[in-house]
Amino acid sequence: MPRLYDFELSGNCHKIRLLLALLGVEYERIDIDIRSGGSQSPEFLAINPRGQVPVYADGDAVIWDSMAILAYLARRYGDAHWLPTEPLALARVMQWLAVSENEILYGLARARAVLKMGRPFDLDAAQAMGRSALDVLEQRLATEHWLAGGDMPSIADIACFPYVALAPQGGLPLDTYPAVRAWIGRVQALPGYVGMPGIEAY
Ligand SMILES: N[C@@H](CCC(=O)N[C@@H](CS)C(=O)NCC(=O)O)C(=O)O
Repeated sequence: MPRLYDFELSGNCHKIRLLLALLGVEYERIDIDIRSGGSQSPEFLAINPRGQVPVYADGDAVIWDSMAILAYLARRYGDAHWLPTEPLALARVMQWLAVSENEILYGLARARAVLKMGRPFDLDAAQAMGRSALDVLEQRLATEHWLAGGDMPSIADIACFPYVALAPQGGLPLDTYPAVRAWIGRVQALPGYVGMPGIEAY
């Protein structure tokens, strides 16, 4: 059975837990407590030299980085809409994956890391970048159901979802982002959806 090296409070790990649940893939969960140094142990660094969760191990294949794991799972188990091959549709997915690894990570995720985990980042700068992420998402989702467009979700939605839904924990309430809230509700309505601590129901 595939293994997921996982930390419950990690939004990056939740991306993987969520897609695995939506795809109905069973796996063994291996808890790595990053607060007590679990991601920096010699045993874990032998699995991921970056010292980060999530890591997904499928037989001999060991994959680290949430974006890479999402792409792998989409192609291995998912229907085409999760990661299309048509050039423009693929580019649309990649655009929003880029947002997930930039404004969402350095904004929303970092603001939460300061307030929830006591990490030493600049809160004002993170919140400012987080607001810019929410503004871009709100604009897109005012006219589209899903980030990459079309009628079905893609891994772009899954990559962006956890830290957007957790934004209030970073001091960024979503009250003024109605389209973002509606999109969170659509993700939560997908068959198989699983939540995580800190994500409210919309
Ligand atoms: N770009 C990586 C980021 C992963 C990451 O930052 N993981 C954090 C938890 S959310 C971690 O494992 N940190 C370990 C540490 O700080 O020691 C991904 O998307 O997988």
